Amino acid sequence: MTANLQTLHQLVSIRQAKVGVVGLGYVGLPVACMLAEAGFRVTGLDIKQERIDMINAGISPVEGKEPGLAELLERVVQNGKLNATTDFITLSDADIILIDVETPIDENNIPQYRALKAACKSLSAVVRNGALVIVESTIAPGTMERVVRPLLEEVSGKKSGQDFFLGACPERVMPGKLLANLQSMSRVCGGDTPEVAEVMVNFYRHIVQADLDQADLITAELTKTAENAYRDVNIAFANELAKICQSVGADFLKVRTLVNKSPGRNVLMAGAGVGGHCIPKDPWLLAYGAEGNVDLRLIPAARYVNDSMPEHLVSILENAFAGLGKPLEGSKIAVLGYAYLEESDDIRNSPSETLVNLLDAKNVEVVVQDPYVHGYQQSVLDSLEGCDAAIVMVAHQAYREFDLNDAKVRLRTPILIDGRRVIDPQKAVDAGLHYFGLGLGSTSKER
Ligand code: SAJ
Repeated sequence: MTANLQTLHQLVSIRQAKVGVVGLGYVGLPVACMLAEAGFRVTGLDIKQERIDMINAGISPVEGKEPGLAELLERVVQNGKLNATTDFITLSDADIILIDVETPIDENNIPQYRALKAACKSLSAVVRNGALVIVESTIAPGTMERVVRPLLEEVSGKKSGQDFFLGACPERVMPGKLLANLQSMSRVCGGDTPEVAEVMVNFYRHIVQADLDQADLITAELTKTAENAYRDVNIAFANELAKICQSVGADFLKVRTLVNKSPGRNVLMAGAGVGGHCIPKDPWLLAYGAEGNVDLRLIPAARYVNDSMPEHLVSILENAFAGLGKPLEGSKIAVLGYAYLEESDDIRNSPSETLVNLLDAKNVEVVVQDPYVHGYQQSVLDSLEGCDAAIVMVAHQAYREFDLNDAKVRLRTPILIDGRRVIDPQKAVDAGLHYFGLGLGSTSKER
């Protein structure tokens, strides 16, 4: 191990390494707090002054319920272990710098690295000799080689691997469980060299209680994007199977249960769509990393299937109206659920947004209800008042519990489309509702 790296290794072991975290969002802030709690001196860096001011006042700018984060932040700011700034020069004496900036994709599913490039350029002007730069953002395979290393070398004039070191350790956090996941989820420590990976394991061991697996840079990039592409493909299979079941008069839930009795099968849940900040994006990052050298069919197709689910629900709705000889245009529809995930207030890439846009385009009046999302928190039954149909888009518990008989009274036309299969079809029919469940064939609900 080079002298520089050996020194860093020792500083990390005794928690004397100075840490910088670039990007204080829902990934960077919790990791900065946990490293400060572990005893490191941490400087957080962000471009938003109001976020910096909140953090330095010990107030968490992260929205939503994050157990323990607000208290932890207040503690580490008060004890002087964490401070925040907009000024990169403060990182000039940092030994380890984590980069946690957004890596979105554009409308053509191409990664947008504006924030990553800006962070690398600013960092390269101040990075000290012997420092270790670790990218925690989820990035397309090959990004460390094609984007991060060149930018850090060009502006600094330094040589990676001897003047400074490179690592990739993709985050595996989930909104609502940020601190718990950071502690309990295993992580891949992708080092430019095995010795760098070894120092990374030593570093993350101070906050991660799960496996820390050494790997190289490309393996770390591939692992994170592949694990989410894997989930997307599996959800797409469930969705396509649901469409088949519906078309042949079967019930997806029954077929799924029976298939999953077979060893090694685990059909996921068909649903109204795939939202969030990870699953819709990471398959495209993986695909981009293949650089066009692979004739990708499955990963893009899975994205197409999952993105088609809101439209599929609109087709079910149109069939329901046709069955009653009613026009969809000019009707009023209640959309139950706007978050992308059950029991969450997170609306990023929500399938409900897609559905609402589709209904708007058909001159349908839309009423949105969501117990977790500001502005949509009227009662379920009140949201049904005078509507010609209700569409369940999210598996919130509230949609498993509302009174179906009351719903029948409130609805002007008693159509219920269950995009998450949270309602018992027979109970809905018994309450006098025209029930249409995703993956439930028209003939099967009477059996
Ligand atoms: N979804 C389905 N059917 C399923 C599972 C999910 O339609 O069977 C939909 C959800 O409704 C949602 C979207 O997919 O709209 C994503 O759901 P998710 O359960 O994957 O939750 P996320 O987006 O929070 O994914 C995160 C990911 N974690 C990280 O990126 C660190 C993912 O890797 C995890 O597998 C997932 O949490 C998890 O298991 O909770």
